[in-house]
Amino acid sequence: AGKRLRVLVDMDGVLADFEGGFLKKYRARYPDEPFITLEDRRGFWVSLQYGQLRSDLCEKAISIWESKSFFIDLDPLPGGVEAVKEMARMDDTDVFICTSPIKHYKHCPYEKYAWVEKHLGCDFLEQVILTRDKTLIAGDLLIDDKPDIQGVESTPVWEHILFTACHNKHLSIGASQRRLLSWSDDWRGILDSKRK
Ligand code: DGP
Repeated sequence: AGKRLRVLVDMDGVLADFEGGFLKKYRARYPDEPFITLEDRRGFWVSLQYGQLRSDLCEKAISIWESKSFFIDLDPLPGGVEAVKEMARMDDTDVFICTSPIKHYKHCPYEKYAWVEKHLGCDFLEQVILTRDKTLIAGDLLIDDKPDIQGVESTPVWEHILFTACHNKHLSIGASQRRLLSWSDDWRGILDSKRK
Protein backbone atom coordinates (compact mmCIF):
# COMPACT_ATOMS: atom_id res chain seq x y z
CA ALA A 1 0.00 0.00 0.00
CA GLY A 2 1.68 3.18 -1.18
CA LYS A 3 1.25 6.58 0.35
CA ARG A 4 -0.12 9.49 -1.61
CA LEU A 5 2.11 11.45 -3.94
CA ARG A 6 2.08 15.23 -3.55
CA VAL A 7 3.02 17.30 -6.59
CA LEU A 8 3.61 21.05 -6.40
CA VAL A 9 3.31 22.83 -9.75
CA ASP A 10 4.54 26.39 -10.28
CA MET A 11 2.34 28.79 -12.22
CA ASP A 12 4.35 31.48 -14.08
CA GLY A 13 6.56 29.90 -16.74
CA VAL A 14 5.07 26.43 -16.13
CA LEU A 15 1.28 26.75 -16.48
CA ALA A 16 0.98 30.42 -17.51
CA ASP A 17 3.06 32.09 -20.22
CA PHE A 18 4.65 34.89 -18.17
CA GLU A 19 7.50 35.51 -20.63
CA GLY A 20 5.30 35.64 -23.73
CA GLY A 21 2.70 37.78 -21.98
CA PHE A 22 5.37 40.14 -20.70
CA LEU A 23 7.01 40.66 -24.10
CA LYS A 24 3.69 41.26 -25.85
CA LYS A 25 2.54 43.90 -23.36
CA TYR A 26 5.99 45.51 -23.05
CA ARG A 27 6.21 45.99 -26.81
CA ALA A 28 2.65 47.35 -26.99
CA ARG A 29 3.29 49.88 -24.19
CA TYR A 30 6.85 50.84 -25.19
CA PRO A 31 6.90 50.40 -28.99
CA ASP A 32 9.97 52.64 -29.45
CA GLU A 33 12.13 51.03 -26.75
CA PRO A 34 14.53 48.13 -27.25
CA PHE A 35 13.41 44.70 -26.07
CA ILE A 36 14.83 41.24 -25.51
CA THR A 37 13.50 38.43 -27.70
CA LEU A 38 12.57 35.19 -25.94
CA GLU A 39 15.50 33.59 -27.79
CA ASP A 40 17.89 36.06 -26.10
CA ARG A 41 16.44 35.82 -22.60
CA ARG A 42 18.96 34.78 -19.95
CA GLY A 43 18.47 34.60 -16.19
CA PHE A 44 15.24 34.24 -14.21
CA TRP A 45 14.76 37.94 -13.42
CA VAL A 46 13.36 39.81 -16.42
CA SER A 47 13.95 43.26 -14.88
CA LEU A 48 17.61 42.47 -14.31
CA GLN A 49 18.26 41.69 -17.97
CA TYR A 50 16.27 44.74 -19.13
CA GLY A 51 18.23 46.89 -16.68
CA GLN A 52 21.46 45.58 -18.21
CA LEU A 53 20.19 46.53 -21.67
CA ARG A 54 19.58 50.11 -20.48
CA SER A 55 19.20 51.10 -16.85
CA ASP A 56 15.81 52.83 -17.20
CA LEU A 57 14.29 49.74 -18.82
CA CYS A 58 14.33 47.93 -15.46
CA GLU A 59 11.43 49.99 -14.11
CA LYS A 60 9.64 49.91 -17.47
CA ALA A 61 9.73 46.11 -17.33
CA ILE A 62 8.41 46.10 -13.76
CA SER A 63 5.55 48.43 -14.78
CA ILE A 64 4.25 45.70 -17.07
CA TRP A 65 3.64 42.96 -14.49
CA GLU A 66 2.48 45.49 -11.89
CA SER A 67 -0.35 46.57 -14.23
CA LYS A 68 -3.95 45.48 -13.84
CA SER A 69 -4.90 42.49 -16.01
CA PHE A 70 -1.31 41.34 -16.60
CA PHE A 71 -1.62 38.05 -14.70
CA ILE A 72 -5.21 37.19 -15.66
CA ASP A 73 -4.41 37.75 -19.34
CA LEU A 74 -1.52 35.25 -19.42
CA ASP A 75 -2.12 32.45 -21.91
CA PRO A 76 -1.80 28.86 -20.69
CA LEU A 77 1.40 27.13 -21.80
CA PRO A 78 0.76 24.17 -24.13
CA GLY A 79 -0.47 21.05 -22.34
CA GLY A 80 -0.11 22.41 -18.80
CA VAL A 81 -3.75 22.75 -17.86
CA GLU A 82 -4.51 19.30 -19.30
CA ALA A 83 -1.56 17.73 -17.45
CA VAL A 84 -2.56 19.22 -14.09
CA LYS A 85 -6.16 18.11 -14.55
CA GLU A 86 -4.99 14.60 -15.41
CA MET A 87 -2.69 14.52 -12.35
CA ALA A 88 -5.58 15.56 -10.13
CA ARG A 89 -7.61 12.62 -11.43
CA MET A 90 -4.84 10.07 -10.79
CA ASP A 91 -5.14 7.63 -7.90
CA ASP A 92 -3.19 8.51 -4.76
CA THR A 93 -2.09 11.85 -6.17
CA ASP A 94 -2.54 15.35 -4.75
CA VAL A 95 -1.60 18.31 -6.89
CA PHE A 96 -1.13 21.86 -5.65
CA ILE A 97 -0.35 25.03 -7.56
CA CYS A 98 2.53 26.67 -5.73
CA THR A 99 3.22 30.21 -6.84
CA SER A 100 4.98 33.31 -5.51
CA PRO A 101 2.98 36.51 -5.93
CA ILE A 102 4.87 39.70 -6.66
CA LYS A 103 5.06 42.13 -3.73
CA HIS A 104 3.01 44.75 -5.57
CA TYR A 105 -0.16 43.04 -4.30
CA LYS A 106 -2.88 45.25 -5.83
CA HIS A 107 -3.74 42.88 -8.71
CA CYS A 108 -1.47 39.82 -8.73
CA PRO A 109 -2.86 37.59 -5.93
CA TYR A 110 -6.46 38.21 -7.02
CA GLU A 111 -5.66 37.56 -10.67
CA LYS A 112 -3.75 34.36 -9.86
CA TYR A 113 -6.89 32.93 -8.23
CA ALA A 114 -8.98 34.23 -11.13
CA TRP A 115 -6.63 32.52 -13.63
CA VAL A 116 -6.93 29.20 -11.82
CA GLU A 117 -10.72 29.50 -11.73
CA LYS A 118 -10.83 30.42 -15.44
CA HIS A 119 -8.55 27.66 -16.70
CA LEU A 120 -8.86 24.88 -14.11
CA GLY A 121 -12.26 25.51 -12.56
CA CYS A 122 -13.41 26.79 -9.20
CA ASP A 123 -12.86 23.43 -7.46
CA PHE A 124 -9.15 23.91 -8.15
CA LEU A 125 -9.02 27.06 -6.00
CA GLU A 126 -8.73 24.61 -3.10
CA GLN A 127 -5.29 23.61 -4.45
CA VAL A 128 -3.69 27.07 -4.64
CA ILE A 129 -0.70 27.88 -2.41
CA LEU A 130 0.56 31.45 -2.55
CA THR A 131 3.93 31.74 -0.85
CA ARG A 132 7.11 33.74 -1.26
CA ASP A 133 9.05 30.82 0.27
CA LYS A 134 8.50 27.47 -1.44
CA THR A 135 11.09 25.73 0.78
CA LEU A 136 8.48 25.78 3.58
CA ILE A 137 6.02 23.71 1.55
CA ALA A 138 6.27 19.92 1.84
CA GLY A 139 5.78 17.84 -1.29
CA ASP A 140 7.41 15.01 -3.24
CA LEU A 141 7.97 17.08 -6.38
CA LEU A 142 8.13 20.78 -7.24
CA ILE A 143 7.89 21.44 -10.98
CA ASP A 144 9.30 24.95 -11.41
CA ASP A 145 11.21 26.94 -14.05
CA LYS A 146 13.31 28.88 -11.51
CA PRO A 147 16.78 27.29 -11.38
CA ASP A 148 17.61 28.18 -7.76
CA ILE A 149 14.74 27.87 -5.32
CA GLN A 150 15.84 29.05 -1.92
CA GLY A 151 14.30 30.06 1.36
CA VAL A 152 14.58 29.67 5.11
CA GLU A 153 14.43 25.85 4.96
CA SER A 154 17.84 24.65 3.79
CA THR A 155 16.67 21.09 3.10
CA PRO A 156 13.28 21.28 1.38
CA VAL A 157 11.28 18.05 1.27
CA TRP A 158 10.59 18.16 -2.48
CA GLU A 159 12.74 17.20 -5.44
CA HIS A 160 12.88 20.20 -7.77
CA ILE A 161 12.17 19.31 -11.40
CA LEU A 162 13.43 22.18 -13.56
CA PHE A 163 10.78 23.05 -16.14
CA THR A 164 12.48 24.31 -19.28
CA ALA A 165 11.84 27.97 -20.16
CA CYS A 166 13.45 30.48 -22.53
CA HIS A 167 15.59 31.87 -19.68
CA ASN A 168 16.94 28.53 -18.39
CA LYS A 169 17.29 26.33 -21.47
CA HIS A 170 21.00 27.09 -21.92
CA LEU A 171 21.88 26.36 -18.27
CA SER A 172 23.82 23.23 -17.53
CA ILE A 173 22.37 21.61 -14.46
CA GLY A 174 23.77 19.28 -11.85
CA ALA A 175 24.06 15.57 -12.53
CA SER A 176 21.33 14.83 -10.00
CA GLN A 177 18.87 17.45 -11.25
CA ARG A 178 16.06 16.44 -13.58
CA ARG A 179 14.32 18.54 -16.20
CA LEU A 180 10.89 18.52 -17.72
CA LEU A 181 11.39 19.92 -21.22
CA SER A 182 7.71 20.76 -21.72
CA TRP A 183 4.32 19.24 -20.90
CA SER A 184 4.86 16.91 -23.89
CA ASP A 185 7.81 15.44 -21.99
CA ASP A 186 7.36 12.39 -19.72
CA TRP A 187 5.84 13.99 -16.61
CA ARG A 188 3.96 10.77 -15.85
CA GLY A 189 7.28 8.91 -15.67
CA ILE A 190 8.67 11.50 -13.25
CA LEU A 191 5.61 11.10 -11.00
CA ASP A 192 5.88 7.31 -11.16
CA SER A 193 9.57 7.48 -10.21
CA LYS A 194 8.55 9.03 -6.86
CA ARG A 195 5.74 6.60 -6.02
CA LYS A 196 6.55 4.22 -3.19
P1 DGP B 1 7.49 32.02 -9.23
O1 DGP B 1 7.47 31.67 -10.71
O2 DGP B 1 6.37 31.39 -8.45
O3 DGP B 1 8.85 31.80 -8.59
O4 DGP B 1 7.19 33.60 -9.15
C1 DGP B 1 8.12 34.55 -9.58
C2 DGP B 1 7.38 35.77 -10.06
O5 DGP B 1 8.29 36.82 -10.32
C3 DGP B 1 6.67 35.51 -11.36
O6 DGP B 1 5.44 36.17 -11.35
C4 DGP B 1 7.63 36.10 -12.38
C5 DGP B 1 8.09 37.31 -11.64
N1 DGP B 1 9.31 37.95 -12.15
C6 DGP B 1 10.05 37.65 -13.23
N2 DGP B 1 11.06 38.50 -13.36
C7 DGP B 1 10.95 39.36 -12.33
C8 DGP B 1 11.74 40.47 -11.91
O7 DGP B 1 12.75 40.83 -12.52
N3 DGP B 1 11.33 41.11 -10.78
C9 DGP B 1 10.22 40.72 -10.07
N4 DGP B 1 9.88 41.41 -8.99
N5 DGP B 1 9.46 39.69 -10.44
C10 DGP B 1 9.84 39.02 -11.56
